[in-house]
Amino acid sequence: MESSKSRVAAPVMSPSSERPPLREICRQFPLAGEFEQGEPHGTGHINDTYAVSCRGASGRVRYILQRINPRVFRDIPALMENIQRVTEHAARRGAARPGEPRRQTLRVVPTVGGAAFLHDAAGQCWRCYDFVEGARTYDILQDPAQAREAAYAFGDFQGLLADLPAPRLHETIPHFHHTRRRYDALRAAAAADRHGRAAAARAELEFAAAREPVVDVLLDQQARGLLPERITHNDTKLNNVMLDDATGRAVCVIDLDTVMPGLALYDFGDMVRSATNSAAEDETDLGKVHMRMPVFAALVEGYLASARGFLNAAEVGHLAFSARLITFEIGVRFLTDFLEGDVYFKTKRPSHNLDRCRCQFALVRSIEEQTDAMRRLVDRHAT
Ligand code: ADP
Ligand code: GN1
Ligand code: MG
Repeated sequence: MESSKSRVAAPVMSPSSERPPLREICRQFPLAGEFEQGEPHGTGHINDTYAVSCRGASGRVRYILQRINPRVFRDIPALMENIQRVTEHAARRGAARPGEPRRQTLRVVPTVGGAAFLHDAAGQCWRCYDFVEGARTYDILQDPAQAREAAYAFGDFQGLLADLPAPRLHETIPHFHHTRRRYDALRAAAAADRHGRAAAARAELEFAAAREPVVDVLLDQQARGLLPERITHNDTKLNNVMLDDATGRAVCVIDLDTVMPGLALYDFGDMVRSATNSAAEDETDLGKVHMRMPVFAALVEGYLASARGFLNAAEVGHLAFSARLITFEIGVRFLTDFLEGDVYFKTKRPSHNLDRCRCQFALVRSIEEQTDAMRRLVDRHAT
């Protein structure tokens, strides 16, 4: 969680600012050939991700090598234990189902010593995944069909994990989607104003304060037993699902660091936040930012197609609301990080987190304007 604690940690290392010894790191994994090259890959905000190519007897094989962000993930053995359990279970369940040949589960490549991750000489933790070939991720959705696919895949992923045997998964980031705590963290960061940035964010702080009543809605429903805890992905942004280059079909759900107990609605809300936005997450021309209703419709259709069988009435009844809540919550997190001096999300400019927050809040406004229509659309699909 992007708390004040993380301020004391080492600065974020971005792939562009230094080159880790990828060749040496790769020697510690049983890769199918000689290391050829490794390049920074993707646009994730948390880990340092590299695409690595190896040349072997059967040609070129690629892998994803990731340095896990230790400021965000405080217990990496627990994190990797979760990922191994989840990927192995989902792979077993997926394999037992006929008729979906292109769907894959992320596969961890253990080290030569059989460990789930490597501690390198500099004390950093690395993991390796098979590269999902013939597919890619999108930061901005191009076509509502992609939304249907992504939502189907995330719903299906929740379904595959519904019968994961005990014990309960570790909470890799405690209280990750606890919107009340996120809101209180923002208030504390604004009050402390350690970087003298609160004045620049006055309008956004007012926007957030005006919406305080929404922060407890799902937490209250959960406390009353109406919303069940499930195993959820918790980071269902569009670029965390890989779509097939040829068919556009969802191939693989990735970025499993936050797979843990949660509410199904957190996953749906973040799909809406990331997929329906007509602009980039950090767009500064807020006139370009709005919630695209056809994309929302495609998300509802895709998600209900895979998740309708297990969702209860309260979950379905809050699908539209979850979009507003999670978009707000992530805007609050960007704003908190801005006030705390950009210690959590990778940034490219001093106002980056503030820009991201403004864009999320513009999207919240657009969702609020369309809430009635969104609700009606969910009702039509659900009945
Ligand atoms: P972060 O936690 O920083 O978001 P991700 O695990 O999402 O890191 O990885 C960042 C990006 O790298 C993804 O958006 C995706 O484009 C790419 N990526 C991640 N895993 C794979 C994989 N197994 N195969 C191909 N590309 C991947
Ligand atoms: C981070 O890891 P990535 O880039 O897919 C963040 C999400 C935020 C998202 C905003 C572990 O996701 O919670 O919604 O940025 N992940 C973590 O883009 O904090
Ligand atoms: Mg990601």
